Order: sequence, then C-alpha cells, then structure tokens
Amino acid sequence: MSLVERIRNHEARIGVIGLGYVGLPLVVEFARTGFDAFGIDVAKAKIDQINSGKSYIPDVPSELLAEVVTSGKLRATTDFSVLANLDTVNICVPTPLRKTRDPDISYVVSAVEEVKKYLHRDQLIILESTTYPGTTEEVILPILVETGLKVGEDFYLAFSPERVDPGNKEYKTGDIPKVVGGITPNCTEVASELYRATSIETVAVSSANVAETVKLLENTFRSVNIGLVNEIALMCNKMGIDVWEVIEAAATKPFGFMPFYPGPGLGGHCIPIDPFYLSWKAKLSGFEARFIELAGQINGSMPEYVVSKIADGLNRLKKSVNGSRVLIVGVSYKADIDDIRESPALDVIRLLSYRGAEVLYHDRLVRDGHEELAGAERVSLTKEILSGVDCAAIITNHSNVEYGLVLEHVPVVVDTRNVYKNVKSDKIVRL
Ligand code: SAJ
Repeated sequence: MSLVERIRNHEARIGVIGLGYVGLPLVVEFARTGFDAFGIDVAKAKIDQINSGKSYIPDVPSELLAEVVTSGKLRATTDFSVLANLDTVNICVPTPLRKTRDPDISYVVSAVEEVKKYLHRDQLIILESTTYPGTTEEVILPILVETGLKVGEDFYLAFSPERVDPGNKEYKTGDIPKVVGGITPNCTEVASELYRATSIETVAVSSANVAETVKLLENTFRSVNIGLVNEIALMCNKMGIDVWEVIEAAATKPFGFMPFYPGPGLGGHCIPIDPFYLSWKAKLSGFEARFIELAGQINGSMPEYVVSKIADGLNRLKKSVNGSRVLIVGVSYKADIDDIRESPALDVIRLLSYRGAEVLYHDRLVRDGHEELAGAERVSLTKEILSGVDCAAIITNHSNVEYGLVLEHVPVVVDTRNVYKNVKSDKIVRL
C-alpha cells in the first residue's frame, strides 16, 4: 500500500519532533484523528509529563492529552530510533536568533541529522519551524540525500509553516489552513495529503522557498504595522492627541484598514524574531530590508519610552525613579498567556532596576522561578501592597486583573495598553 493510501486510511505512523507550543498540539491532533502518533523530544521531562497525561501547553487540555495517551494512540519518547518505523515526520523545533541577531537553525539541523539516520523509502519529512527562505532546499535536502535516497521518488520533503497562535480561543490547530510547499510537486501533494487527513485545509504553493517566505511575510506584516502604530503613538504624544481614540475611530473603516495598537514593545518568540530571518537572508542576496530594520528599532525603543513615562509620572509626585517602588502589572508578552519570552516587561524591569527603582510585579498567569524576573519582587494586588507603591505601570493587559483597585490605591498609573479607556483620572499617564 502506498504512503498516500496509508495516510488516507489513517494507517500511516506519524512522528512529530519537538513537543512545544506547536508540536504538542499537532501530535495530539494526529492522534485524535486516529493515527498512531509518536511525539519525540530531547527533554525527558516533557516526555514523562506527556506519557502521564499531564499537559504543559495551556492550549492542550490534560484531559484531551490523557485520552490519546490512554488509548495508546499517542506515545512520547526521547528515542529517535522510532523514526525507522514511522511513515511521516513533522519537525517543530525552535528557530531562535543568536545574540548577533543571525538565525540559529542548529536545532533544525540536529533534528534533521537524526531523521537522516533512519530515513527510509516512502517516508515524508515536513519542516514546520519558521525559518529563512532556502533552509529546506539548501540545508535540509543536502543532508537527507546523503543517504542516497532520491527526493520526490524515495522520500518526500516539504515545508509547511506553523501558524499556531498561543492562547487564541477562536482558532485552534485544526482550524488554521496550512500552506504547503514541497521540493518537488509530488512532495507538495503527499505533504498536503497528511494535513487533509486531519481535515486541515491546505494551500499548496510551488516550492518550499515560497512556503518559508509566506510565514515570514505574515509575521513581518505584524512587526512592521506594530512599529508603525508605535511611531504614530510617539507622534500623537508630541502633538497632544489621544492615539487610542484615533485608532478606534480609524477602525470604523470597514475596508482597507486593520487596527494595531501601541504598546510597551514587541514580545514573543515569533514577531520579534521572524522578520530578522527574512532580512538576514535578503542581505545575503544583496538587499537591505529597511522596513524590518526600522520597525525593529521603533519597537525596540518602546520599553525605554515606557520608563520615561514612569519617570514623568513620578515627577508629578516630586519623586525620582531612584528609590521609588514601581509595580509592573502583567509581565507575559501578551494578554492572557503565561509566556514571558522576549516580553517588553523584562526590559522595563531591567531599565527601572538600573535606575535604582525598587521593582515589584504582578502576574498570576506567570509561574514562579523565572530567573529573568529575579530582579523584581512578585506581589499580589492587595490594598496594603498597592498603598505602598509610588507608581504602577500596566504592561500586559490580562483580563484577570482588578485595574480599578490599582487606580484607587496607587498615586500614578502608566497605562501602556489602554485598560483605562474612557476612565477620567489625573492619576493616569497614557502611552
Ligand atoms: N502587539 C502590539 N500591538 C498589536 C499587536 C501585538 O504591541 O497591535 C505586541 C504584543 O503585545 C506582543 C507582540 O506584539 O508583545 C506580538 O504579539 P502578536 O499578537 O503578534 O502575538 P504572537 O507573538 O503570539 O504572534 C502569533 C503569531 N503566530 C504565529 O507566528 C504562528 C502571529 O502570526 C499571529 O498573527 C499572532 O499570534 C496573532 O494574531 O495573535
């Protein structure tokens, strides 16, 4: 029976390498669809948690995970040799930036080196990790063809960007169309069959390069538009115009406009990073991606701007930053999630500590023990604590916070997320 037939009748054995916020929902989706699915990760702690039915990804309920583990449809292991008996392999490992802001695809290469060891006829390999155009064709393909197997004949290789939006209640993994670009047309077709078998809509494109670039355009679009609206906020501040009112009114235009909102900076493991994968590759082709660089500069300057607003607020009280108790409300990188990666709150805390402020923070979604938060004291929002705070800054607008309590007990509040929309108070310093 051919690979496509095995996929179509859910007899294909599925592998997912990298069980993070992309890989775990994906492998669970395959298992739920009825495939025998194997999750592979180098972190034994993750494997143990999965095999005991305990999810560590908020978007994957433990009940759901336990169901597919108990039924035997999902097995997790650190042992890559299971790949020898699998028909398809999705690679969902991290693609961070190095300190030099160059792409770091070392996790992808490590995963592909393992895949190569067990690559066999009629196996489908799909990279999902966001990466620069050319990675699949110029880096992964050469590694795999060293086995002597021919792409498009003996094995299939494609790129399909992950489009998971952590915490998004409206769009789950199964609801989001998958762009698929193979090294050869039949690679595209076989890869599309896999997603179609989990009833995920697929969008075939002509190459892996195109598919890699699609994802980078999607996230560069966000980074550049967030940079634009942050610049508009800085402009409006100078002109004494309420940028939030401007955006709200502009958003009434039913076409040709999409609202973005100013904020304390750009966090997360996608938007601050992905555009630099594109500009890095463009530079190798002799092209300067100026919008990406400029957006990066503007978004990167927002934490400093927020600290200047905090200083302005303290100034109203005739207080300096140095020696003041400043409370950061919300430290994850965006509302209603627990992830602090690249969060602008971390920059604001660092900048305040550097200036001698005593920094407190409140965020019930973020777990204890993050060393990036070691310089700040975790507090609850009580009257006693709030009454001892000189200035509060709303950095992440979680829904689970009593912002009224903060405004009642703190003498000045810097609002970087417009949580006090329509609230009139001299205590509020707006972005
Ligand atoms: N942000 C703003 N203003 C905005 C929107 C976002 O300051 O108008 C900030 C956020 O606070 C955050 C950062 O930008 O710090 C990134 O926010 P995001 O809404 O782009 O959320 P992410 O980073 O979780 O992006 C993911 C992306 N998903 C994938 O890459 C698969 C992105 O493509 C999604 O469009 C995005 O979620 C989404 O729409 O929520």
